[in-house]
Order: sequence, then C-alpha cells, then structure tokens
Amino acid sequence: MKYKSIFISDIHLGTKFSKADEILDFMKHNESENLYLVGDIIDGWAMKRKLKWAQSHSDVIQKILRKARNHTNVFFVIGNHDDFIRPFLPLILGDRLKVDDSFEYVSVKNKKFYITHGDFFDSITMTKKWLAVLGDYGYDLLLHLNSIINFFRKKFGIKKYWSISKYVKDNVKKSVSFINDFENVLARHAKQKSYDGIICGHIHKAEMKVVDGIIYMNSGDWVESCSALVETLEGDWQLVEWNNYEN
Ligand SMILES: [Mn+2]
Repeated sequence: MKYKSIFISDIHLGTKFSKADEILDFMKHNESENLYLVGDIIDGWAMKRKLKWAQSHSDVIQKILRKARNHTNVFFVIGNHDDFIRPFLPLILGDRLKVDDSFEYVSVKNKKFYITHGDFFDSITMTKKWLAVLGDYGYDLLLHLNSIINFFRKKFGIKKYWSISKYVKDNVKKSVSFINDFENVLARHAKQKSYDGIICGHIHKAEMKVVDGIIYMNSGDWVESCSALVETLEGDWQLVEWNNYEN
C-alpha cells in the first residue's frame, strides 16, 4: 500500500515487549510519502534498567533510515521514553530525517494538525515523576502477566491472544477516566493553539474521534496492538491493525 502519511508510535525498542518483527513486516508492506514516528520509539528508560536489544530492533532502525534515504520524509517526535535525545533538539539528519518535540501537519484536505507524543499531559495530571515511573512498572508487570497467561492459553489450545493490560485499560474505572482525561486535555491543547486536530501516542490506545470539535487521533502502539494511523493519498484517515504477521 502507498499512503500519503503513516503515523506510528510506542514501539519501545530495547524492551522485550517490542513487536519489532511485526513493525518490520508492516514497514515492508506499506510505503508513504511521510512517515511520522510519534514518540517512544527507543525505550531509553527500559534500556537503563535492563537492555533487551535484539537484532530485529536494529533492523527497525535500519529500515527507517533506509526509508529516509529512499525518498520518504521521516519525522521523529520525541516521547518520554526517548527523552535522552531531547537535549539535541531540533535535529536535522540529512535531507529527509527531522527530529523534534512536535510537528505541524497539514492534511490532504487542508486540516491543520498538531503532532506530539502526548506525555506533557502527565505533568498536568501527575506532579511527581516517580508516579509516572510507577505507572510504567505497573504496565510492565501487566505485560509480563500477559505473556504468562497467553503461554498457558496456547498450551490449552486457545489460539486467540488475550491481553490483560488491554482488559484493564478498557474496564478499570480509573484507567478509563485516565484515558478520557488524556483525550480531553490534548484536544483542548489543540483547540487553544487553533489546530483542527491532534495526533499523538503515549497511552497505547489507538483512537480516531472528535472531542469537543477537535479531531483526536492516537496511533496506538507496537507492544500489544500493532496499530498505525494512516492518511490515504485521497485524504481519508484510517486506523490499521497489522495482524498479517504470525510469529
Ligand atoms: Mn510515552
């Protein structure tokens, strides 16, 4: 497929949960004029704790660089997990690779979007960084539970992947209101800056909706859901779930 723009976020390279093979497969089958990496591509926090860098993780980086060499404009938005790059911003690497905190995007149908990872929301809701880190550990724990549960499900012949962290995100009241708050805060932010919409990542929940007159789109993640946000050459927006790949 050839798109106008592809937006992906939260790959978390350097952690064992990163679905590097899947993102590679996706990038192999999907081309675009623009590729936006909407933060948390490389997980510096996790690398400090325990590095889990497989060859496939290097392959992802290589693939992205090759795309930049082969006429794809690559825009890398820094997230909280790859904030080790922040001191160097804005960064222009060669002709077609730009790295920054945020970008502006004008869609095919001439709408103006603000692109940001979305972690500034955390500083609005949580005043202490250790809380954010605790949330991060908690999420890691859920992902660990995921792989244990699915290991047993497979053993008992249950094929379908089931995600406890997705279940928690969708059903636990506190996390539901967290997600709502996130969406509201980001939409309000875009409105204040007089954008038509906002494109973000961070909370690992792919979404496309209108919040208070603002188009809110979240590209999701590649640690569980393997989702990407795309704009077609005709200017239609879609959320793509990449299920083609079997490992
Ligand atoms: Mn994040």
